[in-house]
Amino acid sequence: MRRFYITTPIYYANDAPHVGSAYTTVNADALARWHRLLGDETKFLTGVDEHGQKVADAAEKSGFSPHDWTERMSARFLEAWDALGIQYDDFIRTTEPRHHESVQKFLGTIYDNGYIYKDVYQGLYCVSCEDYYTIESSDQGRCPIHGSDLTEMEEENWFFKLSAFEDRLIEYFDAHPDFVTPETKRNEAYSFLKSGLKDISITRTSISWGVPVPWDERHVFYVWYDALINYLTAIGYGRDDDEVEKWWPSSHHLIGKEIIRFHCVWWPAMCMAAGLEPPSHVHVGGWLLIGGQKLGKTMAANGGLKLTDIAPITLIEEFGVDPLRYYLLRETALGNDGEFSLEGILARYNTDLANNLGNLVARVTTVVNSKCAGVGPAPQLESTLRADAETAISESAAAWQRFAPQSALEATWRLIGSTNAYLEQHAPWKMESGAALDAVMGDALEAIRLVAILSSPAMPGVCDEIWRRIGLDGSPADQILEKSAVWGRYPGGRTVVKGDPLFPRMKSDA
Ligand code: ME8
Repeated sequence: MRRFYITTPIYYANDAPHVGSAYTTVNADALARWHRLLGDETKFLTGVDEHGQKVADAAEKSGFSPHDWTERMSARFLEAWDALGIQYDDFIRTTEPRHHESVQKFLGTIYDNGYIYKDVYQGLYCVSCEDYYTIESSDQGRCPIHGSDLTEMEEENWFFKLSAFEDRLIEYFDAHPDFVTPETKRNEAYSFLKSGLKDISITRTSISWGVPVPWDERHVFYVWYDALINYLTAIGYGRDDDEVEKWWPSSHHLIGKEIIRFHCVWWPAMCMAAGLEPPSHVHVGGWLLIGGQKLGKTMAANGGLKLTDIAPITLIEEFGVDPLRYYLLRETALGNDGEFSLEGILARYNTDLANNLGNLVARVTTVVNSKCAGVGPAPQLESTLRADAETAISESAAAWQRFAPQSALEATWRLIGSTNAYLEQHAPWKMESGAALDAVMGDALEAIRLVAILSSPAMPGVCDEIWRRIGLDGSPADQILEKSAVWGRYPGGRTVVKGDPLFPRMKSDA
């Protein structure tokens, strides 16, 4: 059986989730749902990154212990993901004992393999990035991403010999051209690699909120060093070798573009140092921007953007969960930056959802009720719509396969467009009841059935409802694509229900 292991970054538990975290999570969820339709054994991992100074500082500022703060924030993430219909198979919290165990085992192995040594770290640090800078890589002593002052640090730390892996990493990149996608991001990681790697400090004594270093209990691991290992914790590293063997190294890490270096250079090197294969794929997404600015928690604090106004739950209340998911997947190609706006959601809602999909379902269910006694006719085997449907199936399958939900939905919407055109051409609302009308309506119902399957990774709730309205049992998610996404499988003879509009039109002041 084919397997599909997909992960999101684990989000910092310094604050509640926002639309940016929802963006990556919805993309991963839709891809996982697509692979379940393919019949792949699928594992979708997401979670929260609860350690590090940024989280400890946020807790202190709010008057909580780090433990109590991360309890609250983790609950907020779970609540948001449930509201967004995120069907994760595992939700990891880095404070869990299973994670501490895997981290200590993994880094203990690297230590035993001779890739960790003690030295004095002296340099600059950005707490918002949880990352190191040199004077040269900083923006005149300030963080190049956040614009904030950098903290001068001097500590005796344990270091990882990243420099020892330069050649092996270059070889790995050369041998696996699809390790990092899209290619522009691969080139970015590759040029970083080629510019020469320095060893990295991986422990801290200045904070205690972290995973203790097993061979030196005065230290905790630097947050990135514990966080990356979550991808192995969740598949039983150090606890269940069979599970690790089953799921690793074939894996798909979906990340934002600011964490390329950690995932495409540090992480594969860490795996090599621990005697494991590196992850097989890293897919890099761009950023959602508001007025050209990254929509992140730290930016909000610095620049006054009110992210509470654009929390996923607020948007769900305003537009509904499936329209929001659709917008996040459809508006911006994964890998590119995209401008986020309420007007943009509204435009997609009214055009793609209300006018195209909603109108198609309403027309067909109405005519079947008024002219076919509410019973859906079977499709014709040879129909002019068939070729369009087959093109939509093959194009969207190819797009989901290459991690391009936007193109997959474009292909699906072309089928919606041609089905609406087919109806306009035949104008069944003007036809007499009888075989000719049945043929047109059967074809349209079949196209709707296929659209429901192809759109279900993006809009699971609405597609379930469409499925029910055209009289089918179960849900599109129960289907296996190869058997079901085949023209002519709508059985006919089913009761078709004309319900309320799926997407009532919204005014721009909504
Ligand atoms: O970096 N547009 O956590 P984080 C699109 N804990 N995606 C966005 C976004 C935006 N404006 N803002 C955030 C961390 N994201 C670490 C990860 S993994 C081992 C540790 C998404 O809470 C995007 O996927 O800062 C980005 O990489 C991630 O949230 C960063 O989340």
